[in-house]
Amino acid sequence: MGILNVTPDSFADVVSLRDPATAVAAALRMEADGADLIDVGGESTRPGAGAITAEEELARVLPVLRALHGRIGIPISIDTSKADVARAAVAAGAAIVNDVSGLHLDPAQARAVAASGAALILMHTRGRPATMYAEAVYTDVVAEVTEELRDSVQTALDAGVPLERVIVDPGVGFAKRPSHSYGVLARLPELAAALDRPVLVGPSRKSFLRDAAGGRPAPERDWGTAAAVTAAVLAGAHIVRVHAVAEMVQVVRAAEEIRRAGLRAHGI
Ligand code: PMM
Repeated sequence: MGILNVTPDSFADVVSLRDPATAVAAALRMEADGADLIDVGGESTRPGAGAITAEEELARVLPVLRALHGRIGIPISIDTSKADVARAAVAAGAAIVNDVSGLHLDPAQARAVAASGAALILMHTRGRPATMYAEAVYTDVVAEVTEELRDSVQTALDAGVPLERVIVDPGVGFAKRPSHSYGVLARLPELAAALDRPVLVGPSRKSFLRDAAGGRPAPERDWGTAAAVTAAVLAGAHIVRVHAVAEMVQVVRAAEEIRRAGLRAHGI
């Protein structure tokens, strides 16, 4: 999944993508580089980021979604926690709603997604971007993330989203200290087995990789991202959400070969 943030303040993007033509060119580039999905987001989820209105979010994403419609051959997901944005984005061509709040932000979101027929990514976090680090307290991070994701899945099912359309995401970097994010990556198979849904992982350039990168800024954290992507693929993740698509396609392909060789060696 290639990341297309059409925000003025995304922490990890090298170029600003507010101009629809630039955004479309970036999306087509990611498709050519081997992305299977594009995630379009209009609201920054940066730690400490302020909220914006649905109108503002739609003003950022709709021109891009409309411009991509008919020009891109891979599915688009809309990174939003707001029902109004999800509804309009699916009407404009998005096939997946990526909710980083795990359905906790907008009570109308679950029904909006169910009615739209879109697939749904449920990410784990706690609180809002402005407060999430205060809530990064866990006794057993994997057990707690699993249980909290299970609640989000139940909310989706209760609203009428079919189970086969639900993807789960442990939300590395969200309401998690670096040790929690590493713990989640190390124990991903436990979470995947417990939830029995396809798993998405989004480690790309996040601040939990800052120390590994010798303190370098987000655009210079792709080597650490590659390590996290490898761990995710070896653990059986189905989707990785990344900025550097061309580079991470290579990493994913090699990691998949290692995983397959391991399965073959065990007769699976
Ligand atoms: N991370 C960000 C935004 N959206 N969505 C999902 N499902 N998983 C993530 O890990 C995730 C996300 C924040 O990163 P960005 O600002 O680089 O997009």
